Amino acid sequence: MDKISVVMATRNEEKAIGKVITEIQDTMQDDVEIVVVDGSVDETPKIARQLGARVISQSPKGYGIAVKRAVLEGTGDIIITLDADDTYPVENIPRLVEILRDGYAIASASRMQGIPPNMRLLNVLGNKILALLVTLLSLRRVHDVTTGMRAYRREIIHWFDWTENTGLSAELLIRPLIHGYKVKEIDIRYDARLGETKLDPFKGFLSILKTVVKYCLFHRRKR
Ligand SMILES: Nc1nc2c(ncn2[C@@H]2O[C@H](COP(=O)(O)OP(=O)(O)O)[C@@H](O)[C@H]2O)c(=O)[nH]1
Ligand SMILES: [Mg+2]
Repeated sequence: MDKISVVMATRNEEKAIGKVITEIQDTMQDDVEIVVVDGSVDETPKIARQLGARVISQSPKGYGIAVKRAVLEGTGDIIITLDADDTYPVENIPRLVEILRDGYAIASASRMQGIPPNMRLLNVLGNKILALLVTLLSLRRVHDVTTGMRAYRREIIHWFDWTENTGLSAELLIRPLIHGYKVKEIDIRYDARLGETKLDPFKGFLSILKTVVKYCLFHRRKR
């Protein structure tokens, strides 16, 4: 039986973290490792620890720096990423795990069918452009390249040397995709956030665009 790790980066997510961790434990019937890489000044790490998560402190250096540490710390055969803001419905985790058991290397939860009502319009536009660009450049149809919710086979996480910060989610998809690993997307609902966003949509778009160009065009085959 595959061991499962759910890993999250958190920065001041005290409004959501308790609910998210409890839902993970309920959904997985406690048969799960939860890893949190935390850069908060609020109660987030305390709440996470009390609920049994492994909390690693890291001064806040951005989304991808924290998520990279989190995926590398997970000890499971299957590593699942999630935002700690209650936007990704946790009930989808078993579906993602099932896809990996069917032989896929990555199962990715797409928020981008239609216009997701809880996403800011600037983010909707940016995400549509990025997905179209990756589709054209990789010749593989993808709908959401920046989702925070995916399941990865452990080998994928340890096969590449990850370089991106804001663009890490795109990198985690594009490099395995171009390398020929089997990737499957499922559609999920995207819920309203608890607490404030930590990322700037405009700066975020530009740095993810850089990531897409870098890995779709210039580093196609390099590990
Ligand atoms: N440890 C850590 N976590 C971060 C940092 N920046 C963002 N996060 C977390 O990364 C996840 C994604 O950020 P979020 O604000 O939800 O971005 P959005 O989904 O684009 O609005 C959330 O769980 C944040 O708390 C950081 O610098 N350090
Ligand atoms: Mg979020």
